Amino acid sequence: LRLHQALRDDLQTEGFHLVLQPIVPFAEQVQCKEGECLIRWQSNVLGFVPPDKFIALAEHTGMIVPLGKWIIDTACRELATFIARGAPSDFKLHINISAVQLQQADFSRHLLECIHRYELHNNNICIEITESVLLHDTHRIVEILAYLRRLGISVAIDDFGSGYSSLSYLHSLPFDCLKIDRGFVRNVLEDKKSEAVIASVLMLSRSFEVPLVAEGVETAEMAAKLHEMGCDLAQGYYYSRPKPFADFVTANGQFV
Ligand code: G
Ligand code: G
Ligand code: MN
Ligand code: NA
Repeated sequence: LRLHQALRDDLQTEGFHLVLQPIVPFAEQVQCKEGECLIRWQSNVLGFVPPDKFIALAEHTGMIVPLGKWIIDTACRELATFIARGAPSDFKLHINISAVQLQQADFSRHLLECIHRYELHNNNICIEITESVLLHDTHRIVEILAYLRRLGISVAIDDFGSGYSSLSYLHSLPFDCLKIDRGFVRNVLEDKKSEAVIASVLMLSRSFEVPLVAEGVETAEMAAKLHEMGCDLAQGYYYSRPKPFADFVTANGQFV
């Protein structure tokens, strides 16, 4: 397969980079201190390939393991540079982690090494997982997440409400943040059912005492609605597209 070969070849080269998308508090006068990093691939052979097209393949072939290590190392390095340029020293960077990656015996050790290598703190990092990781060895996953949280690393549940949703695991799964799936946010203005799903996830997040991030916020109207509903944080094109870390001006510690 061409995609597979190109992916393998580019692992050795400079074909990949990470971009940053801010996660913005709805509360006024509260500084933005969080963001999600997302991988981008500019293949010499195939041109731009979106992560939707290659992450699943990388997971399937096991290539996500070396790629995932590259992502974690690069994310930590980019964050250290970002902080050196004036971003808040307690900035929390969200990194997407695949189930296969999380299950590697050396996952935690490698992550902690990278945090240490770039002189970051454990609370600078939030790992984003989807509910689908729980289709794997749930007991072991829960143990790993609990261990990382004891060390101060945060855990966010990404794309919440989509796919494999089951409320039965929530009480045993350690997490610090819920991110509601973009699919519900997209329709919040038109569709009463999407609004109802968001409202119930919001109640859930209140019960678990964790903040709720609304993803995919594209307009001022959507932002106003989600703020009014009580969501804590927002992420989306309305605030910023994902961009290279260096494109964010951080002169006064703020995103521009
Ligand atoms: O950035 P974009 O919206 O195109 O990402 C599409 C999907 O690819 C998202 O579901 C996102 O979680 C996933 N993705 C993006 N970057 C990474 C990454 O660094 N690691 C993993 N595992 N998934 C990623
Ligand atoms: O990891 P996750 O599945 O949450 O990935 C977030 C994805 O959402 C990324 O691919 C990112 O590029 C995309 N994204 C971020 N903001 C918006 C937005 O406002 N609208 C849409 N359609 N996609 C967005
Ligand atoms: Mn994510
Ligand atoms: Na998401």
